Amino acid sequence: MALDTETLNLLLDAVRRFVHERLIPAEDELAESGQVPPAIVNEMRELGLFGLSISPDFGGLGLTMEEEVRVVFELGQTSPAFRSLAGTNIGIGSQAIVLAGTDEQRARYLPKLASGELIGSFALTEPDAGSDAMALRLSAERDGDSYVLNGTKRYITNAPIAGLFSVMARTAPERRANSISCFLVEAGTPGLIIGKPDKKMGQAGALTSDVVFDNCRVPASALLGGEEGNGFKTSMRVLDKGRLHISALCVGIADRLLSDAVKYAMDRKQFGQPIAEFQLIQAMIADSQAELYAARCMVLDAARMRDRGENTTMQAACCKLFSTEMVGRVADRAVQIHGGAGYMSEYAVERFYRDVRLFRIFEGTSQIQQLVIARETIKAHS
Ligand code: COS
Repeated sequence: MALDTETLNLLLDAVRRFVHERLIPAEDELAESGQVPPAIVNEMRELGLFGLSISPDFGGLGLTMEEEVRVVFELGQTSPAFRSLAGTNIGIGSQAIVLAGTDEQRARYLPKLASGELIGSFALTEPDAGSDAMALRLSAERDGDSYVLNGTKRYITNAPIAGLFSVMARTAPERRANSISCFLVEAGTPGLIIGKPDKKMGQAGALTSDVVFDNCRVPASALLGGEEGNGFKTSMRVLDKGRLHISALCVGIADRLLSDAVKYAMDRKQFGQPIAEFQLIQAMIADSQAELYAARCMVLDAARMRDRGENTTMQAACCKLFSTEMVGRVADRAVQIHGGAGYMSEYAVERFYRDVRLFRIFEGTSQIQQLVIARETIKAHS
């Protein structure tokens, strides 16, 4: 563990208090304004939330995966758009540099990502390359001491506010992993154009947009790790970790949804008694609790495996598949327990029901997780 038990408990308590005292009361404001209030962003920085996974050498907390998922179980108790801001720096927005950056790239960017001064963004998806990430077309052509990037990235989280993009680009035409390289592109680089924020089903405040590269010239020093061809595998490794982080988030949200549903069921009376006393309501509570517990155990187990240095590609995909589908079912039951009230925006479950739909899609759809699980399982038996 990176922290001793007492320090970890203090951190978990501080995050829990922050979520309950500051974030949950600000959920409606976030949903209406579509913006995380600046005062809250500052408090997230002060708590160290942007740097959970970045080494103390660069100003982060350097948490182990187990510690990180335990913090995320707490952060998940509120609107996911709050987590999205810091979570991208903890996860896919910084990990390419952590895993494969040169010493100079780490020293230049990680301290600012850890403090939250710089928002990171991971740019893999394109209009014609979603699940088939290797089909990406954005090109990077070497020209003297620089590369010229051309193409479009789509649905890029945090793009409208990001200071740094990890951009996957094609440096060779053949369809193979080492045809793809990763470039660290700073916002403001001429030829880097940020689209209008997308209008989405949920998660107001978690911004996404297109990112267009129009003859965007970057120095050769922007090439991640200083070498061509490591972009695809680095992306996959980044996603192995990201998928565990998202699974932990789903556990946190399911916990919140179950808590809201149980409180409502104890309060709401029909046929002369609280609806929590009816067995058909209890069945929904029990199914949600059992699935939530299963997901929590899976995530902790996979996180511990990762901390032991074991390969967790298959386990991360199992966690992502199960936890994201689980939170969808828990959200559905929470709405059902609320009855008509669950369809009204006045109750948080209506908003969460829309918010959680994303988790079965991004960082690899459920179908991609099934594909990864099956491939890894067959590989292990052949
Ligand atoms: N870690 C390290 N290396 C990995 C890896 C992982 N988790 N997964 C794959 N690789 C390597 C493979 O070992 C292979 O290496 P070699 O070329 O040396 O054999 C290479 O990468 C290509 O892998 P593969 O053949 O499996 O590539 P595919 O085109 O078949 O695609 C999937 C693999 C489908 C798993 C990949 O495209 C994917 O994850 N798609 C979803 C993308 C996604 O999650 N998008 C969300 C955007 S971010 S919000």
